[in-house]
Amino acid sequence: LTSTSVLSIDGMTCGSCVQSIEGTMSQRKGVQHISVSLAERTGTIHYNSAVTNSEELRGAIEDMGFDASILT
Ligand code: 9UX
Repeated sequence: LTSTSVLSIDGMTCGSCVQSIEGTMSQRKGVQHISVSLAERTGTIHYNSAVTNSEELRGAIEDMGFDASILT
């Protein structure tokens, strides 16, 4: 049931952005692990595909004020 999605995340300008996204997203239902790279401007998310999906996760990052798009 575990899926992996890589999102492009624009608008992160400091390490606290990374911590904020990782902290908030890791508490969402279905999210098993998330790793955000400031340098690469990406987030890699492992999630339970029975509970959530990449579009919903993308929208949650958008709601935090970042521009996010699904890469894979
Ligand atoms: Mo750093 Mo990110 O001051 O929204 S936390 S830019």
